[in-house]
Amino acid sequence: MSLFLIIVTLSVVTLSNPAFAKAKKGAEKPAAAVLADVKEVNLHVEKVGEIIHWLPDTIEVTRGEKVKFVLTNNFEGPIDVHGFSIPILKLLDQVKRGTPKTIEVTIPADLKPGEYPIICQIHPKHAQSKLIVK
Ligand SMILES: [Cu+2]
Repeated sequence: MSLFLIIVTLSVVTLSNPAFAKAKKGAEKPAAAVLADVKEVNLHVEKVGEIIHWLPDTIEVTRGEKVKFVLTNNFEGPIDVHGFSIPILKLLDQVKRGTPKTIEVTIPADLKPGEYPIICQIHPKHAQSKLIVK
């Protein structure tokens, strides 16, 4: 877990460093650039008809890719927290209304390509979204 925090911290420091931006233009890609290659995926809670969804309902990722999920729950209603879980990636979290959450994960290189559910584990009747692994 602490290694994860170090990597995240390094990524933030690297991204906000103007010297790095210059170095990026060089012919050789610095090792730190690998850390910065993160695909950002924004999802938010929304009600479509009578059903709550995480939208967009289809997310495409590639094996081996580093993905940063930015989760926002600004949905007004009697329920102020929704779950966000991708069982195949062992992700299990909750997002409170008004408090966005960021989760970074690397899609395992050996994961079988296909479709995997993204669910709200708190409310099983909520619509599932799809993680498409290429
Ligand atoms: Cu929910």
